[in-house]
Amino acid sequence: MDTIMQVQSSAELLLKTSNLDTSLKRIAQKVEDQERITFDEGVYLYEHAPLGYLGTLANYIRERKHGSKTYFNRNFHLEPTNVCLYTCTFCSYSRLIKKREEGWEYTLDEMLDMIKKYDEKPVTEVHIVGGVLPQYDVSFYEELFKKIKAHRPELHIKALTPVEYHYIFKKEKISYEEGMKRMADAGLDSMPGGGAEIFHPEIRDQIAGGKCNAEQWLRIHEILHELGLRSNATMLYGHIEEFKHRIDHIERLRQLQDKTGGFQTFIPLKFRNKNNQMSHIAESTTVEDLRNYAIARIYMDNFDHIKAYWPMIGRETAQMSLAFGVNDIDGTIDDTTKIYTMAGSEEQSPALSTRELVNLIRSVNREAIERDTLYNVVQDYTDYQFPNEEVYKGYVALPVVN
Ligand code: V47
Ligand code: SF4
Repeated sequence: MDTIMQVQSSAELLLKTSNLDTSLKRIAQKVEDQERITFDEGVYLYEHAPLGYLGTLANYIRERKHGSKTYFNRNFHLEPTNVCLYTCTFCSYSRLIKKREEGWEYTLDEMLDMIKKYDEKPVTEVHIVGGVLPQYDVSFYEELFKKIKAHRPELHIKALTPVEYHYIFKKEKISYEEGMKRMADAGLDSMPGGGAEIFHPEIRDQIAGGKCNAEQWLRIHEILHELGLRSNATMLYGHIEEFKHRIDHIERLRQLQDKTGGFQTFIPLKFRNKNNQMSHIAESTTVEDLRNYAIARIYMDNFDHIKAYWPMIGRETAQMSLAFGVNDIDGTIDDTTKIYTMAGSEEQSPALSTRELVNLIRSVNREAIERDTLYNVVQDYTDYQFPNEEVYKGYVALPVVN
């Protein structure tokens, strides 16, 4: 008890813990001193750090940056197609190119009709992501973005990834610079984090089906950041990669962030093994998922936010992740997100109302904050009382309404 009374911070508590080796204590000291950890130390954490140590350290950083604040937003996903000419081995979309008739390929008008279905809903963002096909080219997306903006100017367009941009700019024979400028002029507001997978060529060449490489992915983000727009970054983990490949991945992101400061959020994506060419690979355990969030939080000192994508990992793991460095759990997504349900995600029809999402956050004693895409506060739910609800008081396991 005395020891606990004397420590100033949870990192300091670790330093006073007798059964930790000197490397782990050195890392805890660095975190306490706000010093960056090295590549080898990152790998060491994966190989040797106990779960409780990782949680303590990552939570310490999370609370230093954000206190208990946990962000979410109100968004919806639009997937132009689930057919794709690339052959990523982890993706349930790639297999459909041989039986195209089983998939969908929406026209511009169909996509605009879907946008209009949200007219009465208080969503702030549309996240556009899907397969790559030749008819979805530069002019298609220019027209789509312009029409969305003409219809609902304040709706934030977070769209496509360097995978699509690399493909469509090459086809159009224009540079990345010119292409991204045209997208921004048409209404693109930011870029989601997809297509990153694992950057290291030892792994990327085996899983990413010939799409853009690490340098191209990073360069397109850099150009977007130079235009003054923000983006996210992901990492698809838990398949054939080793720990060193994960650290290599987040190291490259950390370096680009040092250069541009344009990334908002890092989102680790757990590999799900249904309906794809890697179905024989067992999925990572919940413990591994929590360790991975924590190590990302510790390593990526220049990223403001770490996001858990709840439809992929399920609600309970999302709740636990809030004690392992995560401070964002994405949004109230409607059930149009098929890429994950097809790959076997926890949530077969992922949709949560704002009230459910707020309760999910509150019931692990965190403050729920609705944000827009750029992390401006839309509504602070800390003391908010929903109709027919008792005022929230402290740490209670509120039921999550399903
Ligand atoms: O790049 C595909 C992943 C990504 C599987 O920026 C799979 O806010 C797991 O990037 N198992 C696209 N993952 C989604 C994405 C994303 C999601 C949520 C929020 C944001 C954001 C970005 O989905 C792909 C790929 O890494 N994916 N198949 C699978 N079987
Ligand atoms: Fe296509 Fe993206 Fe799936 Fe790869 S991950 S097959 S690029 S939709």
